[in-house]
Amino acid sequence: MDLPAVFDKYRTEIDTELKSVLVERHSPLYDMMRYHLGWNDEKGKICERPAGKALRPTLCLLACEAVGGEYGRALPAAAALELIHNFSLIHDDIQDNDRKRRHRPTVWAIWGKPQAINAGTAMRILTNVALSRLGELDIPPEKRLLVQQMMDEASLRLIEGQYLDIDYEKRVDITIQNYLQMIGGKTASLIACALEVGALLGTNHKQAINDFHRLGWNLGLSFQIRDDILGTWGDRDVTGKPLAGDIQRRKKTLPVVHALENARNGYKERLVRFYKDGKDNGAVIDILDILNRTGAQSYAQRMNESYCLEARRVLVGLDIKTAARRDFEELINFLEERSF
Ligand code: GRG
Repeated sequence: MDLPAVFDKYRTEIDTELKSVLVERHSPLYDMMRYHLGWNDEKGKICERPAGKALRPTLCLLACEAVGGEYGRALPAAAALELIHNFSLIHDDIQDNDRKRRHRPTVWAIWGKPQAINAGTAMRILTNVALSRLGELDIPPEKRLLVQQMMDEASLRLIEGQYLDIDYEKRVDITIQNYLQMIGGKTASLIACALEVGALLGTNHKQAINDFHRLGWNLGLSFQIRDDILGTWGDRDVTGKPLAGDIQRRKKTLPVVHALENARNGYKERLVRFYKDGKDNGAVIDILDILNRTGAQSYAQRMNESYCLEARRVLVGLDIKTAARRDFEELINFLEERSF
């Protein structure tokens, strides 16, 4: 499972910055976080476990450099973004009852839900600790405040999106518009924030900062749509998540919303029955069959590609160096086809 080279570019520094936030903290609470981040095993022993891709911090640092900034000055913000993302994953696994993430048992599956809630919530607060290091790097107070506000707003959008995601589980009247509102909140808002904050820490040019937000918004929508495809048809040995997990959890992913709109007669009734009553777990194969018959996977992939195309359009309009442009192109190509 190879990530494109652009993900290696800042990886060591991102990890060092993240570890510095946790280093002096010895309560077992932080061991749960270190486990989740892939640095410790469940006994607290240092080891290397499958970790996340660090997409959001990588995007933040790329944007900072692309606009002519020194990426080192954005490292605290990059760490903060990864903490927000991981806080949301710990809570998401609890809310969805998911026992597997990144090929390992989830935090709650090991320590129980009450303690996992503590670890996730404390991780969100550590975001502010990470951001306090922006002061040591002489980032002006007005910019630091702005970064903090952007991250708070993105966190609120994330929770609003998650609210909709859970609310939609029992509904069968979800439109593509409703779906886009939900994923805009739960996924695109933080990815857009990552690029916007990175640009803000590298330049004062307002148009460039806005353009990076727009780039991130399109990348975020495409990212979640591909995630929906992987959550339905992905290979569990590659994704590290349960097989057809999104169907089992009655998620209104884009393939499902499309099938609910396009299935006819008996197939439509079958879908509605499955998504309305919480039982009938043996029906996953049937639902996959209906999704395949309605062309739901190719529809979702076309939507993913259309947001990648829009991202490429924004990229063309950005006044950045060729090397930075190549890095973003490599990232977009990965997001379009990724299998994990
Ligand atoms: C405060 C109770 C409370 C909840 C917070 C749980 C929540 C709100 C939001 C969840 C949002 C969520 C999980 C969105 C999905 C985003 C997504 C596609 C995650 C996967 O991201 P990757 O692939 O993960 O970047 P890695 O493992 O690479 O870090």
